[in-house]
Amino acid sequence: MKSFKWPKHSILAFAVLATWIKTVIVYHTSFDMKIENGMQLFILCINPLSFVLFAYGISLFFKKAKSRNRYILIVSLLLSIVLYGNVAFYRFYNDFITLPVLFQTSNFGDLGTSAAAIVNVSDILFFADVILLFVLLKLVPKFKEEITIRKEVRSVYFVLSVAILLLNLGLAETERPQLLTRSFDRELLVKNIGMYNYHLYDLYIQSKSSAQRALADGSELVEVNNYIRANQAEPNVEMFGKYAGRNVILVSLESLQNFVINNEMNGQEITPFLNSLTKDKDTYYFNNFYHQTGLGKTSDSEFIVENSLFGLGRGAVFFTHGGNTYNSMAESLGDNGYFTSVMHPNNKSFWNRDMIYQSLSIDKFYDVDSYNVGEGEAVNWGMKDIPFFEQSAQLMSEMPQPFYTRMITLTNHYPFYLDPEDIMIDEYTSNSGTLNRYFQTVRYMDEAVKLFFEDLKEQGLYENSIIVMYGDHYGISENHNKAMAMYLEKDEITPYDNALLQSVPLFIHIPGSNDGQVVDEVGGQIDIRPTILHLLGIDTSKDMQLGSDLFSEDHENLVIFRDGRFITDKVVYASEVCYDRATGEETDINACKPYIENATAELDYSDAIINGDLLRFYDDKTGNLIQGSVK
Ligand code: GP9
Ligand code: MN
Repeated sequence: MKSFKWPKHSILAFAVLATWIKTVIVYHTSFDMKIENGMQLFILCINPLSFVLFAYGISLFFKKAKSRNRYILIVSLLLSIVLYGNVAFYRFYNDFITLPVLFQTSNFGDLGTSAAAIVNVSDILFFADVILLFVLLKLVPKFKEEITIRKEVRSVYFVLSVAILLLNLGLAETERPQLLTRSFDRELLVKNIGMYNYHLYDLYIQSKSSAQRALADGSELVEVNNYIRANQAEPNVEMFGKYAGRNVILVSLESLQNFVINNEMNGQEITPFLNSLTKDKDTYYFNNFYHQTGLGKTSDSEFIVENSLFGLGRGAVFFTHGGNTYNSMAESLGDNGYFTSVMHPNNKSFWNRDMIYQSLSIDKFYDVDSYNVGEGEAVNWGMKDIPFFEQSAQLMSEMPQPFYTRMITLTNHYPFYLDPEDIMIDEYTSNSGTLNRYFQTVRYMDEAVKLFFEDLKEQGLYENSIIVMYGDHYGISENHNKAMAMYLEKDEITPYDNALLQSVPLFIHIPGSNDGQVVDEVGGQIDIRPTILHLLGIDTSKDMQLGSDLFSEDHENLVIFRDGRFITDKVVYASEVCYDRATGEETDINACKPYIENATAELDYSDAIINGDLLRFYDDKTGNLIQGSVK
């Protein structure tokens, strides 16, 4: 070794390269990350680099060789522990570590017994670079020498690491727009920004929410409670408990907006089956009903429906507050003897579902691993709706009854592609390929729902169930206003039109009810929880919910959007303008004023509950506040 001349920074270079290369190898060998194209592979390969350069780069500030070497060795060891920790966790949970799970000790209950199965002797290889580094530092005298480092060298080094980070983020943004603001999936985050940056990001998100949580005490709940009790709607006496004991099948229809219902595209019906339900004797069809989601999209709609609270104005509450205490619809139904589940053939960690479903007291999550996705049975984001519904009905037949299951469809998702054999109507012709294809995927979903009703009958589940279906959020964003205006035969889409376009259909189908009708009460997803619980005869008068029963006489004709817009039967408030609902003309702001205050209050109360994790101070059985003591 003596004859070899080691370059000046070889120990730093070695440490950086070793961790970088090892991380990329581990990505490929220890995790199951689906790589779909060359760009994704490239991002995956460069994503550890910025953090690794940064972490080891701090060593350039150390004067003494001893402390520098010790620092490099410690970083190498820590990064190896993080990486290996994730590998071990992934072997068991098929997911990446997120801070809250480290503190949820119950999560590790099963781990102890199976630790032997998770850890192998050969895992020592995950630390091979640390060992090698240690040996080099001991054996090579050169590494014991001091090095003087010029300031400029240091600056160039850190500029380089920032440049790599920016390149990485830029490429990730093109691959996955809004990756960080929407923060949807741990796998996507690791794939795009890398394991180490992902942990930093997770640390940031979690510390922000725990700081707010730590500062909260039960006292804020007094005001929220007063507001909720004062605005509570009494259940409709005729409907309350009328369908007690039935199974509840709640279907989230991906990206389905109301404008396609009872409408045509180039003379072709878009949703023949759903249209037939609007005239059906057993279906309540709500045609003045709106989604209330924000950036959390599907996950926000799930949150709103389960809790009758709003999602957050920034980010996805499923991610940021997945560990809070909630009093979900699933919990209430569980307390009333229901078996509760969610069925969604996607990766379980998407939207942090696997974690938050525990907080929502959902007994079982049928994720992609519960399904057999055969050849040609997946498109866009995953399993096609038709086989999904078919296999789900089969799974339902094995569930203990009564059950509550929430199904989330996937095919009618942006970018709205279909395999040729699934296309049932033509494309539309406009400047927006998205809108053009949307009609086709909606048509496919309609067919899937029709077949699902058949499947339920075949499984003998139909008669004894209530089937509730709603659109989760818009499918066509404002980017396609021009094409939408063309389709709707309007000159342009104004903020007034846009607000009304947030309407999604809600169907409450109750076999044998014989009371079907079109209901034009203004409502939103936040109203689903009380509406369903009341149909089943479950009292919600002590629940901290902001929505109200759509069948109640006291239900107000009002829907508040997450961004502060709102709609009533008389006005539409959007872009800080009050519009007359009937004409679309601007009207006196005083017509909107009282609701503006209402809307702000409700959004603030909802935020306060979530940010302060206030439901831990509330006993939903007695309606008592548990002041000061932390649950
Ligand atoms: C993913 C699915 C779609 O599992 O729910 O999410 P979205 O992009 O619509 O929020
Ligand atoms: Mn969705």
